[in-house]
Amino acid sequence: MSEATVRKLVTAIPGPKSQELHQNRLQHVSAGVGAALPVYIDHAHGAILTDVDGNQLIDLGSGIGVVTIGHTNDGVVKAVQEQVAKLTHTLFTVTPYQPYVRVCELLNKHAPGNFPKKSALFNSGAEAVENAVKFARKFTRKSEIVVFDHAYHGRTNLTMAMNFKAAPYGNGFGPLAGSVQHVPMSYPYRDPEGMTGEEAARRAITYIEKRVGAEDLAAIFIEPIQGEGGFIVPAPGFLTTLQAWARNNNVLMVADEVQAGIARTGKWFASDYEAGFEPDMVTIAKGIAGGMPISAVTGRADVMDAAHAGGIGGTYGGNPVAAAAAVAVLEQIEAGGVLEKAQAIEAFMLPRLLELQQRHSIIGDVRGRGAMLAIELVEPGTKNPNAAAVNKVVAFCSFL
Ligand code: PLZ
Repeated sequence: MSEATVRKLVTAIPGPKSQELHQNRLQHVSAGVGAALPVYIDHAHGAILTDVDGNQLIDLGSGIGVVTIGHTNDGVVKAVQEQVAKLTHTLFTVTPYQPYVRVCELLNKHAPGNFPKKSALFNSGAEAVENAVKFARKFTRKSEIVVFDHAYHGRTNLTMAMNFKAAPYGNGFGPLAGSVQHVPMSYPYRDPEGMTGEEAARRAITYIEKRVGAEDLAAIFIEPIQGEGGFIVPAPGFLTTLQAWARNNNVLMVADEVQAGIARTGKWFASDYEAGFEPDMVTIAKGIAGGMPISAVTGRADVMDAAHAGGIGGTYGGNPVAAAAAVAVLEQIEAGGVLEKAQAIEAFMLPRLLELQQRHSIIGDVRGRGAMLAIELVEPGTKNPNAAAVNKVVAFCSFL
């Protein structure tokens, strides 16, 4: 479906049909499932969403980092259409099929780390994180997990415990899983002036040694650029200093690349920006399949093979249709042009955001890489978070 790549409004937002659908939704859908913008989408292409009233909107949400390749990307649509007519399900652990293997092959080739790799496929980011915990515990025969302030890892019981924020993710949903320790992240804008990545890592390591101790610690989970936490890019040297400590202590490093991975930052993985950072496992989801639900853990072959046969699986993990979509996305990145596009977004946007910062004292910080860029809004002259300004910007962008 081709659509001019322009924003075009033909009704008020939300339009009458969206409003009607929303009333119906309020009656039938759990109130726990929020709605940021009650505009109902009929179809989409590239960066443009077309709602049920015929309005064309620029998709600034992009499915939260999912449709990096664009909506209804021609290659993805073709791959899905062909696959859906051939085979939609068997369960890979019962009777396997090729697209699953091809996704693993491509991920093993492109994931960070100069060592033999293997992969396993799942459905969601949270499920990938949960399974990375399983692999880490099985390999190290240790149980504790370390995560960072401002982290986000999912909405399942274990991953809720790994999130930094209780609201809205965890409040009232406990008891949460144990054996998870939170330690300070490198947050250059808010850390003491001049604190290096090495110093921030040593601060975290001090916490880890006091709170957990290496003898009980299986793995350190870190988003190499934090997503939900606010696109926080750790200071250079943070990841590699943590990794050096982890290697000395038989602790695994797991990069949660669910949000930052797969071309979004202008490299295959955000981990690739820190020379020498070679996480033992990466968790992958979102951008890998242009919107089809599929996720992966890719990591050191010895770690990934530590789980006993039958210990890892799930009914739909690596579903043939989602896997075909993933192959189409990964092969397009491999063919060239996608990484460059994310780099071009940074080259275009970053100077403009920095220029805005010069003019507006509420912009405390500008940061990010590739298409994953952020501004942090503060009260002028301070670093105090400015929720009122955030709400105003969001309301303006949402026509509220
Ligand atoms: N790890 C780093 O960003 C998902 C959540 C959207 P799932 N972040 C967006 C929402 O409101 O639920 C995420 C992430 C990182 C893990 C996850 C979890 O991925 O596919 O949502 O389970």
